[in-house]
Amino acid sequence: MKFAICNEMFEDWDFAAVCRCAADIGYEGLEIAPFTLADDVRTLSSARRWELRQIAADQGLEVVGLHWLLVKPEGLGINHPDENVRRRTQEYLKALAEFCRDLGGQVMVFGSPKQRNVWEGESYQATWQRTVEALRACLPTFEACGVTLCWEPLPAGETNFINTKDEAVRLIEEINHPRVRLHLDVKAMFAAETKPLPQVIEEAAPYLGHVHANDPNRLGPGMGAADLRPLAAALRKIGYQGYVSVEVFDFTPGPERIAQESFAYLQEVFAR
Ligand code: LER
Ligand code: MN
Repeated sequence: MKFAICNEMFEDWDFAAVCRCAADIGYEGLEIAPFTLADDVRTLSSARRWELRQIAADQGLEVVGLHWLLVKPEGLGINHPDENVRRRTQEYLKALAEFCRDLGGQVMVFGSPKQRNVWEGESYQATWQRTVEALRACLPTFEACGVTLCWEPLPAGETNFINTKDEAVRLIEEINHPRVRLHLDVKAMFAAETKPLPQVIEEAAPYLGHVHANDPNRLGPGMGAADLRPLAAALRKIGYQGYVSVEVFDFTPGPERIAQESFAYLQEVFAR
């Protein structure tokens, strides 16, 4: 199994230092939250993009892709009732796909819980339809960039739109295009799924493009009570070929400790 780590927990670290730390521990990939590099990635020149890619490559790290896509610039919303907001969001998703390609990445995780909510006074159905249309509008760019958007079900505490794997699969099936796939996040599954999680993973097999590993306590995998062994076994059973990427939300132990303990735990649970 290939392991990656998300960069936002390194906060104000220099990009080269982040890559060095991740590579030294043994990670093969780095996943990037674009807002950590710029408020708007369109301000990052081709030269800077190439430099970022090279810094990662010099450490032997692959840029897996992007997540936390729409945190910045402010005011975006994929299914917002205002058509101008939707258009700006589509333009930004396309710009992110180009940025992802420029860094050598292939995956964009669509979580962005606040930028996908069903707005007050809006129906679920209209929100759903706008989401489908927005993603369809981006497909030619995703295709041209070789980038796959992986939709991340997130629990009710974070968003009121698409909380479970089943809902996300319905969206993916409706769009019916290989450039829109499924992302599964361990913390989110523990919070939202009602079926046993190995079963969720097995059912997700035909769609699964990317995975986030963490603990329901918002720290790294193995840093809380959750036993990820059954999930690891299910991922192995379905022959999952993508990355398992460490994503945390509580940065207090510090990035080095989180990165080290998470990696050690993943190695342990994925060992045959
Ligand atoms: C949010 O909880 C999350 O898991 C992130 O991956 C959002 O993109
Ligand atoms: Mn996640």
